[in-house]
Amino acid sequence: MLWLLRRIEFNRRSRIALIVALVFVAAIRLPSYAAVKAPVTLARTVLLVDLEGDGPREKIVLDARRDPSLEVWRGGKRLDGNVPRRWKPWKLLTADVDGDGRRDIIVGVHKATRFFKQPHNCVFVYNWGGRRITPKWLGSSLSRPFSDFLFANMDGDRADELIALETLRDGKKCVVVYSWAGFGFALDWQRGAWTNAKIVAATRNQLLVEADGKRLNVKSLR
Ligand SMILES: [Ca+2]
Ligand SMILES: [Ca+2]
Repeated sequence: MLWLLRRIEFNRRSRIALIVALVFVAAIRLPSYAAVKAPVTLARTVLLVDLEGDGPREKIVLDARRDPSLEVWRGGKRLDGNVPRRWKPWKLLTADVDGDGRRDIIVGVHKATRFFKQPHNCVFVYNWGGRRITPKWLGSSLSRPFSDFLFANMDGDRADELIALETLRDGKKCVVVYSWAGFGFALDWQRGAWTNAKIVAATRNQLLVEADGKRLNVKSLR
């Protein structure tokens, strides 16, 4: 009897051990936020953009070696700085995210956030008020881990859409288009499940992706 109880106990422990092992194997097979590596940090990006829509262009500089890494200059004068170097900034863009006629400053960073403790890629959007860089949306994540992004006006309204190259659960790549929804980005549409993919260009009529050796306009795919 004692032998039988020990045997049952052993089997129960074995079952628990087996379940733990299976969960562990499943977990390491899923792409986690940590699975998307830190992008190569650009040394220095300089954009000359009329942020205020008044004619003269502002100089926007992202230098991952400086602290803070993001600066706005006008006429040789530094107006403001933001984005600590420890956030590992890796991409600088401007776009009119909310369609208010003023361009916003967008920085790709690689850091832990409140909801995801592993460092991962994030899109941070800043307002330029003429004197100060202020946060508009410091997004914890998109719908999945992503390795690249850009902005383009895909639908001809006033706002630019966010286009992200994301990683599915099985490790394949897809492209996802988001629109500004007032408090963050809402998913518009998604295409693809490719082994390898790279976003080449985006305009109103096309979203060009190099996917598994072919160049596709994925906007026309259904
Ligand atoms: Ca704007
Ligand atoms: Ca648009």
